[in-house]
Amino acid sequence: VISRRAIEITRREVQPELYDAFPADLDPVSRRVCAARRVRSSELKASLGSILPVGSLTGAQAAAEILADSFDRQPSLTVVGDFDADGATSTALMVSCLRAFGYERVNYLVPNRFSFGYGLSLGVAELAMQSKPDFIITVDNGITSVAGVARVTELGARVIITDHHLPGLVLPAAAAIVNPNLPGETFPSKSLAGVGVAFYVMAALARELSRRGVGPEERMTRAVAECLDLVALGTVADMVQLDSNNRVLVAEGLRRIRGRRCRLGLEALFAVAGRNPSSARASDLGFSIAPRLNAAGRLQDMSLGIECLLCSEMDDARVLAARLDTLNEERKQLQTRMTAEAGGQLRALDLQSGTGREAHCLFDAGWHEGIVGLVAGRVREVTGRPAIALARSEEAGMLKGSARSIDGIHIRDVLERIAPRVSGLHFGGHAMAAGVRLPVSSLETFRELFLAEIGLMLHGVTGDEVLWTDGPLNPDDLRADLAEQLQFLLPWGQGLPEPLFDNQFEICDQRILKDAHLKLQVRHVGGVQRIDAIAFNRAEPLGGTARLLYRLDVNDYGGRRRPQLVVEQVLSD
Ligand SMILES: [Mn+2]
Repeated sequence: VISRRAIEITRREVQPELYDAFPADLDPVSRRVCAARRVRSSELKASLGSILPVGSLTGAQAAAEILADSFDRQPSLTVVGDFDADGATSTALMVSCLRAFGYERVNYLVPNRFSFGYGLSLGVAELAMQSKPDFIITVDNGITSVAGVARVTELGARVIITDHHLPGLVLPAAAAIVNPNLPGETFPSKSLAGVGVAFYVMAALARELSRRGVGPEERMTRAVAECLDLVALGTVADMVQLDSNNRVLVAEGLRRIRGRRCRLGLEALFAVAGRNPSSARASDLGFSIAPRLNAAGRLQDMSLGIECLLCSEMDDARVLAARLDTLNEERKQLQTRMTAEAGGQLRALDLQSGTGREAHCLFDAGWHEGIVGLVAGRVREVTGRPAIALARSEEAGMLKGSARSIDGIHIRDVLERIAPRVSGLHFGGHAMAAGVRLPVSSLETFRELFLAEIGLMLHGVTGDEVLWTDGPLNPDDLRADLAEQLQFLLPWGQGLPEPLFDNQFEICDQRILKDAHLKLQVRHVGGVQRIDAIAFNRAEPLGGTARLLYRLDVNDYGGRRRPQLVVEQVLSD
């Protein structure tokens, strides 16, 4: 699919004071990349000791005290998670830590997306109370579960909420709430993922229990530190901003994975994904591990993913990882088919009206409700406009949909504004993404109002794409050792984009691989040194020269490590 958006290139500005503060042995290109992202020299060396102190997340201490008070009575604890990768890692982290601290009656429940939807709803509250727990601890959800918390309390258990989502106007009446986004919470990192919140709560509990003589502090805190692999995975998967605190958490988790000090389930997931844990990067977590975990929540039940993360035997971990891998293959096939069908609908709409539309609302009776978010994301990417994709729900007569937005359009606000006029519409979410549930009979009204409302709001928002780059590289920068330095410099991800360069190149040689990819040899205009380049998913050859936007990568095909450009965009001229 060809992008319809205008593309504009802007080079990131480098802060000279930051640049000069980096050590001289760091390659000037790496210095430039860091300084352009406002990363300080001291932050490159940051270790676990430099994260925000455990006590600074206010609610964590209160939650820890409540749990520590109950320790001698050995309460029954149910962790209520969520069906995405952040929710799964949060659940696994909390279950592992509580058991390691000596709580003997710990279990978990993860709502099934098809029967219950998201959060501690009334249905989930009642299901969780069937085993008569003393405490329900939510992870990565619960901050808006006012009714669910009331029901649990009525049925005789106490609730501790740990979450990172934005609270509504009314907070649930829980025994403790831990959330960096709570009004009045002074914790400086508002981007903590659900798994990060769970990590801080367990760190506070480790300290509180050892203070009360339950066990040596060293052993308790080690149990928490051993979960940093989960923190890294959940944080990257949830696509929260990698602010300085999250960067350290992710970097420390990756360090454990590379040192082969990670849980067996992760080892097994790396193996089925064909990735090597010894050279793990944030992109492996985001693009190889998280999708396999998420496939369970999308197509079946996230318990499968959580069990994999909790495995204590390698054989079991391998079996579960293989099942997750199979589900992921199924997910890919569904996604390919649904995306193609969405493309067909877009083309049909083009023929009807001939002009670009301001938003898209697509539905197909054959779509799978676990995949609509991925389709909406793709439509948004291609069109540069907000999009919603809907499928039939397992609930009779109902549709479920997932919306993805662009900068400048707060999609949850759009839904809130049209909700009074769409009968039976339920929704939730944030600025860039939201979920909806509505009766089939409301679809046409919904579509009309959704598109009209965005049309009103889009006034002045162009939807054009601005691509930020780190500027050009010189011929002698195109080296394998620099490529490696850049790869491991920082955990690239949300808010911390991987280095991307742009140069004008002469195309010396090109051929098409497997009808799908373009393999090139290029050189700087007027230069001599040739370098390999590859443009994935591009089967059209280029002209004599082209402006390429590329990442500097290493190709170790045939055992020789050579620099290679991975082309992300071609701007022919
Ligand atoms: Mn989350």
